[in-house]
Amino acid sequence: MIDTYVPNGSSFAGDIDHVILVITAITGFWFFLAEAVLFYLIIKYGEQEGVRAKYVAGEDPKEKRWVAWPHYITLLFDIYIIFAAISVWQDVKQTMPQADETVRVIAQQWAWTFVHPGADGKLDTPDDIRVVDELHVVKGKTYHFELQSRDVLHSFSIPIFRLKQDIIPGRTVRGWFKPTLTGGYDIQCTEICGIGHGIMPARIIVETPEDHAAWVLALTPTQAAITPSEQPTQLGGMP
Ligand SMILES: [Cu+2]
Repeated sequence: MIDTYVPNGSSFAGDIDHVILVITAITGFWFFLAEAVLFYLIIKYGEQEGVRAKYVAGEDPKEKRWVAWPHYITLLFDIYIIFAAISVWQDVKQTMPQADETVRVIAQQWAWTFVHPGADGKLDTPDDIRVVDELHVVKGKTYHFELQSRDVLHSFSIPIFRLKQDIIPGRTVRGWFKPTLTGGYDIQCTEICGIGHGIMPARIIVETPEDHAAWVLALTPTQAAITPSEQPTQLGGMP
């Protein structure tokens, strides 16, 4: 159902949607039932000629049951919701599966810098690719991300992944995701981070391995084109 509006694009998106749908179904059921009973009672016991209003305190055990039983049933549903939520939290936030690659996400007022590992697949090497407001990843690969902020609190949110993680200045906040859908989708900052918060959008491009390799190659021409024996001359020639 949520898919109609925001596609499900990560390995854990379905689990999160399940918890949200269960909560919506349970609260929705009780909401409509409670409203139906309320309106039924309003109509049935509305003002009537010659009948005086009665104050019902709910002290009679027969009346108390109307409060107690829905209360017990709601508690049972709550316990189910808590266990479902803890299990998803454990899988998504407390467990870090082995990563195929790591990307660094640097937030600032009001832009994102995404540092991708280049052809070598490793960060902090000369072939890293830094791109503003565009993150390129491969479908089916598991990514770790390292979130950093240059100034204030920001929040890294990719709605199709059902991913949201606050970024705290002075810290590196880590997490993971595994894209399951190719295409270009929104990245949003979801922490009010100043007057330009609303103009801090970015895009995530989920590609096939071939498209991603072509993108990496296009952005690292010197690294890809030169052979290892030529490399020292090239690097030595740089100021
Ligand atoms: Cu922000």
